[in-house]
Amino acid sequence: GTQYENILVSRPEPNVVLVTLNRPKALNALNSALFKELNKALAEADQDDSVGAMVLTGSEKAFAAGADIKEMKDKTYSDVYKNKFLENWSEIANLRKPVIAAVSGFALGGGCELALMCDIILASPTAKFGQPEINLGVIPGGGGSQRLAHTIGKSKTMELVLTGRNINAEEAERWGIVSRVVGEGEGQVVKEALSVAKLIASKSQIAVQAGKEVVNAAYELSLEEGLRFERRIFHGLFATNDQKEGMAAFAEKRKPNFTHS
Ligand code: CO8
Repeated sequence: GTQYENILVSRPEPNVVLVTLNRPKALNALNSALFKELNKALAEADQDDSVGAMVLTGSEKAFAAGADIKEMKDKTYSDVYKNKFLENWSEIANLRKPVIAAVSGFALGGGCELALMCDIILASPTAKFGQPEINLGVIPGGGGSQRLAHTIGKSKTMELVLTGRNINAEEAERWGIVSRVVGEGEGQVVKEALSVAKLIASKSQIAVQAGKEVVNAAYELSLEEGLRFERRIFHGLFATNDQKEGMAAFAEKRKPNFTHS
């Protein structure tokens, strides 16, 4: 595989790719070079027929402590505007296959936003989420204000964005930012994320992709349009071999053998 400088890519399960952010000295601060590699690795996994799901993680101390402040600090308006700064930092939100974030330690600023671009967030009890950009004289730029507002509502989003206060894993779970807090212990959250990814990868990839597409539509469409979209995609799955196989296997009391076709 490709050698990367800012990330590690591995395949701990035959159908699951694990991407680990790897700038430990900077608490995985996110820069352009890192995003270039991250986008490449995830796009490759997305296009690889043998991959069913991806897991994204950082270190025990930090998922990512935000965009790299040292890289950003001297940029001017004309730099960021002309070069469309941050525009390709959200490609992860356009992947077809599910990405599960396994968050330990700091997920701040762009780190919180990166986690929010994933489809499922699992947190270790050490996880801390926040949008501290206000302390730097700026605001979130990677979708935090929008994705949080959709997830936790106005009042909580305003508090995070305007005060810069961090919240812990328990609060993040209560607020619905993370699906679950996973038990104590080093590496536990990654282990659990891999097992969720493995479970997803055992399903029909077509149905999984359709499920991701319709859930995401709920954030874009009215209820009426969303319900119609869901039903149409549901109808479409009756054209797949996996629907025939899945339902036949149930009727014959055996395990389905999905061929992703
Ligand atoms: N950028 C650059 N370097 C960083 C960053 C960062 N965001 N965070 C930590 N580092 C570096 C530190 O400078 C330090 O380096 P050095 O050893 O060379 O001094 C090293 O990482 C270790 O950090 P600390 O010594 O500060 O570790 P502590 O345990 O004392 O503190 C904290 C940890 C609380 C996380 C602290 O490092 C901190 O406050 N970091 C900055 C958090 C922050 O403000 N993040 C928001 C950045 S702005 C942003 O994200 C804009 C979003 C843009 C969109 C992104 C789209 C995805």
